[in-house]
Amino acid sequence: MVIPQPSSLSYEGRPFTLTPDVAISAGAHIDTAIVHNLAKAVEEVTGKPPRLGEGGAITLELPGDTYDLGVEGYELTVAEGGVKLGAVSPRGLFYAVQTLRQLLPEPGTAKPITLPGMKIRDKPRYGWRGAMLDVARHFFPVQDVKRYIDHIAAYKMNILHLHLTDDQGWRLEIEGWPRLTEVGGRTAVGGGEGGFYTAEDYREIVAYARERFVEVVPEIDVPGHTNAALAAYAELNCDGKPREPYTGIEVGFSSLCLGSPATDRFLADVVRTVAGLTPGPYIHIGGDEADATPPDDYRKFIEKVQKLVRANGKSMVGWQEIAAVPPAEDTLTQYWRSNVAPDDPLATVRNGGKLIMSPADKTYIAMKYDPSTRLGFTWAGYIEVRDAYDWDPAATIDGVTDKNIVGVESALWTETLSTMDELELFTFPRLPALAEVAWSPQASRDFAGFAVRLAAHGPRWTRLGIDFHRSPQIPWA
Ligand code: TNX
Repeated sequence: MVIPQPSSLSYEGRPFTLTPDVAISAGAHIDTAIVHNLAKAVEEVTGKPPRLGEGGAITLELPGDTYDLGVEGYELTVAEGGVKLGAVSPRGLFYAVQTLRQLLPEPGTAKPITLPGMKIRDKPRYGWRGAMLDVARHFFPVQDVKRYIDHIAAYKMNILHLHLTDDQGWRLEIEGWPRLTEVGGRTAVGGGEGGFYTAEDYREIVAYARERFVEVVPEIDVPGHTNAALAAYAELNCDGKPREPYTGIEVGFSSLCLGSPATDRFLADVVRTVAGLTPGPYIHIGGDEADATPPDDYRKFIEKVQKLVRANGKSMVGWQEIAAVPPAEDTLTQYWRSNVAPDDPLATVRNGGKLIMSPADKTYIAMKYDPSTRLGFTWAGYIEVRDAYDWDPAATIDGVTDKNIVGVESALWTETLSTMDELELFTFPRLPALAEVAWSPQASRDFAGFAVRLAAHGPRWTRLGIDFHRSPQIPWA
């Protein structure tokens, strides 16, 4: 019942029976975090921690005999004598473990515990399998973000895009600009208490993500969506007057004062700090809905920011509005306005740029599932599981194919969501659907098969205390 569907899976050979005295054998050079991740899952079903050592029935091999499956690929074989996991990289091996975890039955449901004989050879369709979390509209503490990382890693997603700043809140401490968090961090939509990450908190999130092969992509949204910064520092406004803190949900009204020395200094400091805290190669600069910025100024500004990001050793990502400017060869453009402006992203593609596919009507998991969903939005339509699942990124924009696409990303905006339970309700089960869109070959995907596999994940989510939408499209057990 594996999600995302492996690129190749065949049932062959005899089943393996997992007993409480099973041992796990892994070479000394294999990352202990990966081995422990597996040992914990085995203990959950057998009730006993597995022995780690020689001659185990479960073996981890690195490098395995899977050289043609790339750095994210892996092979997993179940035969009468045991289970073998192999990959050429720790990342691939981690994915093999995630697959095996899903193959194990729910604790207490099967005796004896048997796995059918099978051979899986698996690798992803896209290298960018992202999830965006908006921690600006409502703040979510480190512990919640870690739990979200666990969720995305379980489905082999590898990017956590954190939307760290917006009109309603500035969530990351920046050296030399204390009011960004002291003032800008104190607000949230609806007047909640807000919050922010210290540099130490942020490093902790990044490290936790990296242990699970997830790269954090920090977003500092400029030049619009900046009211929190404009309230914190008067000099970022052209009239030199601080803005009032904002806790509503309108968009498109704020803008940094472009071209002023204060704004230049602010940007240079913010980009340098964020680049210094972020080991991954990307910084997202937002760039969306800058309706309060004159278009000429906007273009000049984005070009400048692109240079600044690259001067700090990083590559730039921006929402699709940045297509107004020719992309550097390493810039990524995040397509989202499926129902508004289909021509923008094409400008990027014509200029040789690559796209992250986040069409709002498929990937914006802040939308309601149906009219009965209590929270969320409807501006991109209702998104039931099938809507999130049944689309091909390479058949979404005329003239855009897989060679222009680096991957897929979900987006969880949080204007209406303020607790972990609410995040989970909107994430499950649409995130697993989008993970499969990003990972599995298009030809291997069909909704009926997915629905059956997905149903088997319900009990697991229940055990983990995950609230999920019991979609009428899924044959839940
Ligand atoms: C549009 S999508 C936005 C966000 C909102 C979202 C939900 C995008 C790049 N910008 O500012 O949170 O709609 O209403």
